[in-house]
Parts: sequence; structure tokens; C-alpha cells
Amino acid sequence: MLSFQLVPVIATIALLLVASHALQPCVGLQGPPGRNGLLGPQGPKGKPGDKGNPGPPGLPASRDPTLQNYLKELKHRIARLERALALSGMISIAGNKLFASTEKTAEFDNIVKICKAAHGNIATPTNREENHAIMSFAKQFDTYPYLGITEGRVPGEFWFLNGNPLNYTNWYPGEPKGKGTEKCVEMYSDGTWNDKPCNNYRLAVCEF
Ligand SMILES: *[C@@H]1O[C@H](CO)[C@@H](O)[C@H](O)[C@H]1NC(C)=O
Ligand SMILES: [Ca+2]
Repeated sequence: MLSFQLVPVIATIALLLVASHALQPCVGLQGPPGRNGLLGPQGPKGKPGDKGNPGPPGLPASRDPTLQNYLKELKHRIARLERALALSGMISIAGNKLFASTEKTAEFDNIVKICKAAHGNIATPTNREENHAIMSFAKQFDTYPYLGITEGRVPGEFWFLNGNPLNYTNWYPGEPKGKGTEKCVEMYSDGTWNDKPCNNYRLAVCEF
């Protein structure tokens, strides 16, 4: 026979048992796997890889057929350009000098500056061929160019602008006769030279 004092104890135990049973989850069947998620953000850049091995040595330029063909092609193209420019009177060539004109006149000092600014020099004939090349501009524009020749301290003595003595001259008969008053030199249309004051307006011809 249960004592009446035991009733609340049993009731408490029973209640606890029921409660603990209710806390235990009832495990059902596992569902199917979910779909894949979206792509994550790109990771940081990796380190550069190791250097590769050096390639085989190339051919010397003189025996490199690709380079030689390229040079030949370049020479041909430049020669073609020069012929076309000479045809239209834009340039004239003598040896390794190329002459060109602004087709405008200016005083001597300005022509020197204009040519320098163009990375050239005022036209300076040092032989017949160069003189002829400069003359073509005198003829074409029917204007006398100034030359890169000036009178030195001794009247009647002329020098190239770079300080070298003249190793070629083509004075008009009787010239130079300015004697200290005509310190610059102009070229007539026939290619002959005349000493002339430096402040006239003469055709600007440069050499490159
Ligand atoms: C004068 O010297 C230059 C080189 O400084 C040369 O190019 C030119 O042909 C020479 N002129 C003559 C007539 O020998
Ligand atoms: Ca003169």
C-alpha cells in the first residue's frame, strides 16, 4: 500500500519522464541535398611563376635574313620617298646631304636659326654637286638663297660657318668685292656666289 506521502514524489518522477521523452527529437528521413550555391568572390592573385629558361642565341644582324630583308625593304622605301620628294622639288640630294627650303625669305641670322630649329644647318656648298643641289632652289623659286659662308676678320676672306676654311668656291667674276661691308654670301640662279650684306631677305635653304 502506497503511502500518501509518496504520491507527490511519484507524480513528479512521472512528470519528469514525460517531459524528458518530449525533449527527445523524433528523427525523420533525410531530405534530398540542396542545390549548389552561387559562385563565391574571386580569390587574390597568385604569385608570378618562375622565369623560363633563356632562348637559344640569335643570329648576328649581318647574317639574320629577316633583319637583312627588313633593312633592304626600308632602304627601298626611303629611296622611293626621296625620289618622289625630289620630283616635286621639295628636296634635292647631293652625296649624303639633303637640302630643303622653307620656300620663304628671311635675313641671314634668321635662316641660321630656322635651320638649327629643324635640326639642320643653313645650306653650305662644299663641292660642285652640293652647289648644284642648292642652285635648284634658287632656280625653282627665282630667289637667291643665303649660304652658310661669312666673311672673317680679314676683309675679303670667307669661311664656312663652322669655322673651316673654304675648300670650294664658285664666286661670280669680280666677287667678292664687298671688302668688310658685305659679310654674307648669296647664290645667284646660275649657282655663282656674291658677297652681300646679311640683312637682306634671301631664300631659306637648309641642309640635313
Ligand atoms: C671639302 O671638304 C668636305 C669635307 O669636309 C668634302 O665633303 C668636300 O667634298 C670637299 N670639297 C672639295 C671640293 O674637295
Ligand atoms: Ca658683292
